[in-house]
Amino acid sequence: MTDTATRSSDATRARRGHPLDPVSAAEYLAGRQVMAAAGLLAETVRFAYYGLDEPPKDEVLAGPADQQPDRRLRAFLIDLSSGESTDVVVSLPGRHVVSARLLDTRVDGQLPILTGDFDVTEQAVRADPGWRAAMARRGLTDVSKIRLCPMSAGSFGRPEEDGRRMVRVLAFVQADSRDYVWSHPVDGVVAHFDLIEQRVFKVVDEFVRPVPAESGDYDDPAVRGPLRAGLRPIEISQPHGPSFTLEGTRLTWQNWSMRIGFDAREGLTLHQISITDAGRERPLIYRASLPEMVVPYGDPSFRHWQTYFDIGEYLAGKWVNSLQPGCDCLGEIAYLDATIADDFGEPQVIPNAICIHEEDHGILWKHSDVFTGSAQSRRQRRLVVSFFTTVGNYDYGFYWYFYLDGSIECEVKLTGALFTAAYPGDDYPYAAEVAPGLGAPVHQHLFSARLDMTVDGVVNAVEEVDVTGCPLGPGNPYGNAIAQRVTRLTSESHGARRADASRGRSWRVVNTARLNRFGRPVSYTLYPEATPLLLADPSSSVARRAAFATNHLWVTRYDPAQRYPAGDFVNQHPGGAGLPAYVAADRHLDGADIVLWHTFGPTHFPRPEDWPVMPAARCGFALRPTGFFDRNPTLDVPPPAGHR
Ligand SMILES: [Cu+2]
Repeated sequence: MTDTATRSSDATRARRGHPLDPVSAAEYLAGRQVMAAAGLLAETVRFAYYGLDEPPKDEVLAGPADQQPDRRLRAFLIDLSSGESTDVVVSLPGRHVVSARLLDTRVDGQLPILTGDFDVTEQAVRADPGWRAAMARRGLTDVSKIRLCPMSAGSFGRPEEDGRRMVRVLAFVQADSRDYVWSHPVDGVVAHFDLIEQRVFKVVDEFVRPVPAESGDYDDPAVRGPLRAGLRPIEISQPHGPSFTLEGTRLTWQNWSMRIGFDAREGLTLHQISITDAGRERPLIYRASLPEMVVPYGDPSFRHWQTYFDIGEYLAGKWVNSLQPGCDCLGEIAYLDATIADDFGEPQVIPNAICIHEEDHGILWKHSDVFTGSAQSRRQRRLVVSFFTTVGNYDYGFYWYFYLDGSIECEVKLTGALFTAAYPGDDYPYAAEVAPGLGAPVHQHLFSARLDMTVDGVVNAVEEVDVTGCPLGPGNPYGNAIAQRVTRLTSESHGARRADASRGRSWRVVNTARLNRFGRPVSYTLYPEATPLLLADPSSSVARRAAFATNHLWVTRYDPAQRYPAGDFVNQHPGGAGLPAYVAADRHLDGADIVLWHTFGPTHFPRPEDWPVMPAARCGFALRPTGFFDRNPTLDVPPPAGHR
């Protein structure tokens, strides 16, 4: 520990950064030192999560810069020798452990999957005689050519799984180190692996199907074919540089300002997003992030348990990509590095993790007036803040867009490899055949966005807005009338809502105390894509565990402890944590400090075109000002250079 102590000596001194700045390498080490001194870091202890324990909103908003809230880190510690799991908070300036709560993992859930669990599982399962026998029945005797995927186990109340920290393990053949494993699933066999005992405690061997043979190696010219010609360069040139400014983690662009954060669990976090209007800085969102996503698979066969919570169970932020200019991002790019901690609580810097750039985005507005002869056109552009992460077979890009007209969009790009199985044939309804004998089971990707709203301040309310035709009758004699139907969502039980595309349903956040020039509350509106919610039966395990995904919208009253829609400890959690527990108090929402939680994402029946690597699919949502400004806020955008 001497080495650690030396390197961390600066971080416990008074810091001058912003209270929401991401954790620095020195701070991770300082926190680690506090835990070590408190006897929490035996040699067998690993960090399943390590990050900033953000101070409460009121402390951040109230505090002058010279009176920092306590800088705290949170760590999930697991002792591999016993499975003992502890949720620890340390104070850096105080150099002490604030709390260390021992989990009852049967009730509270297990800590997230460790990076080290992948290797440990592969080595141990390969050595297991029962599993080797199952492979031998398929003619697979060289186990060094079998790769294993440890997958979060879910929670099914089975006696032999009770209290175990475990994964379920599926196998793929990899003939050599370049072979694309997703081409060659070994179906019908799953090893149940206890991560603490480090042994296979059960092998399920249900059926034998041939291992699909066709290579999906898109790096191999023999598989891919010759590269196409004719794509001439597109170059983005910004000879005077980009129009944004990045000072530390504070990003400003046009009228926008925000702070950029990064967390091993959630990935990119955006803080204190505001827009300056006529010289006044108007807050919009105190904190925006995607704190959960669930990928439930719809194949009822022996792989029925297959469901990943990529954020709560696997910590999507930990698998962040290091981006390459010209390839992942075009134009004048500013990158921020991400500093996260490994299984040992040691800091790791991922260079070029967060990409910031601006993009032309077509027409902003345009009109050719037949009476005046005026012909005007303006270009829209957007500020893009993004990162990419690879969680197992899938790659996810998370993009936040900020536009000149005050709109915000969140977009997720889904690409990478399908999770595959052997295709049973006979028009099997729960999978698509994507190569000869190769199936890709149907699944959903359901994301949860947490939007801690502060529309012109913290006193907000939420209204559901439907559009509706009106019945023929007095006041509507010709039957053409269309109106909005506005319903105030006054309490948390009323705030759990589903989208309705047939009514163009949207939800607007109003500030009940701030009026626009028409005397109406200023507002920002959330426009959902209104795609299917969780399709699993309401009585299923996943419906209890991913209850957040059974509504498109939840509204809660701000509570600094309520950060995760499926609860703090998602792995093997029996269900009911997170949003269903948060709204059980049925708190009042009208004129309160509120948080929106929005579920979105595709239901994915794979196509042959998604194989062997999937063209990026997109999903997301938009937030647009609705009476927040008094008129189009972009009349002051100048015409492109050379036009007038
Ligand atoms: Cu998919």
